[in-house]
Amino acid sequence: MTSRRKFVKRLGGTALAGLAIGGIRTAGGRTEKLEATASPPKDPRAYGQRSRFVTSGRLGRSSTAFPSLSPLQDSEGIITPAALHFTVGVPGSGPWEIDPQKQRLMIHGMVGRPLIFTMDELKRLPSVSRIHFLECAGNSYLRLPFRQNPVTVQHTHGMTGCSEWTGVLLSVLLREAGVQKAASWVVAEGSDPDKHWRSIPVEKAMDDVLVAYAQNGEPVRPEQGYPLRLVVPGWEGNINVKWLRRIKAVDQPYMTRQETTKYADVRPDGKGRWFNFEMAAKSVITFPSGGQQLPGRGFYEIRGLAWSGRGTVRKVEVSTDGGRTWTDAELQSPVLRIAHTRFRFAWKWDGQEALLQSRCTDDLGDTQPTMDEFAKLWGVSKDYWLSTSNFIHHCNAIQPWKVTADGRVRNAIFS
Ligand SMILES: Nc1nc2c(c(=O)[nH]1)N[C@H]1C(S)=C(S)[C@@H](COP(=O)(O)O)O[C@H]1N2
Ligand SMILES: [Mo]
Repeated sequence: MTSRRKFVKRLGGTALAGLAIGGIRTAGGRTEKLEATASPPKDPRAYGQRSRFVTSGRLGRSSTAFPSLSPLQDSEGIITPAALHFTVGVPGSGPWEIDPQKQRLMIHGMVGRPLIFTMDELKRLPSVSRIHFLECAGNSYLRLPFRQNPVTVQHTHGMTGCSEWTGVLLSVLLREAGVQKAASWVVAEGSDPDKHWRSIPVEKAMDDVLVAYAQNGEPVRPEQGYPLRLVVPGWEGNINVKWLRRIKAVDQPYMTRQETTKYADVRPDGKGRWFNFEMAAKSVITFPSGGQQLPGRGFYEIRGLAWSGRGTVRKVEVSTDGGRTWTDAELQSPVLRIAHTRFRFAWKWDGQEALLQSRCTDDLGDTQPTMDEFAKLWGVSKDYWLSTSNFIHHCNAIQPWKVTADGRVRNAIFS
């Protein structure tokens, strides 16, 4: 029996047959709308704002006018506020102004019963809430202009965030549609005018993929895919299709533009890695970090984030002496599977130059490489990143921050 069939069998007991969902079996529009909420609140305090003394915000990349990098240097705990979540692929107008009443999700292709869901119909189904990180495969050193002179942790690592996502498991929808045994992939499509779609192996689709309508307790934000997005836990950001409208069960990957060009990384020797889905074990110190200034010697709590797309963070080690010695940091609970994990490390700065680094190991035993080791994997020297406009995604190299004797903290990755 294939693992997928085993999985289907395991979930068999929770099939929807017994639930009162007759109304969603056919094309949408038949279900009554849920009662509308009262007229929109006029008092600005009805939807709270932060203190005017708090100014931390997202920062734009060169390739988009939209502020897109998350200010990790100001982050605490493990949840990224939706308003500060990094964002990639936001068009200037159009699909992210989707009217939820008009939104439909179609499940079709190699299924017994093609289905079309309205938002209200989706919200009637059994739901789950899961805390997962998202990370763009291009996070860390790969995008101009920041890779030439990345100063802060927002520049270097700002394309990751962690949220509590609420929605319906894709497996529930696929089973309801009667996905056929021969279907080995699904293709997920967003509503973008220039078509964003990605192929996902059915094993993953039937495992932990979420069709999410809420983020951190409220509807998913427009920039994050309102009203509906895919959350594909631990897999490169690009496959987490936003403004989701269609899932097609198929028997082969569709080799879409995104998966055959941008996200198929090619080494200088011509070898490439297609369908490199999982985000590897990674960590970064967020305090003290690049661009900050330490007022003087004495006690500092080193804080940072660690994550792995393959599982759970098992340990984070910190070195304050240029990598000569490494000591386990404290992991703050909860330590969740495929979620940001906060680590802390007590440090007494003696006022001398110091090099701060963190190194993550996940529960599969994967350990974060140095930049030299990572470059070797790709058959290049680390200067490659400075001398070419090529992209290599999935960079999970250790990030060194140098504290100089005057207390300034700067990025030491290329020195
Ligand atoms: N429909 C659609 N989905 C998309 C994209 C897009 O351009 N269109 N960008 C992808 C990329 S490259 C990333 S990294 C993630 C980012 O998700 P976020 O904007 O919620 O952080 O969305 C992915 N999903
Ligand atoms: Mo991305």
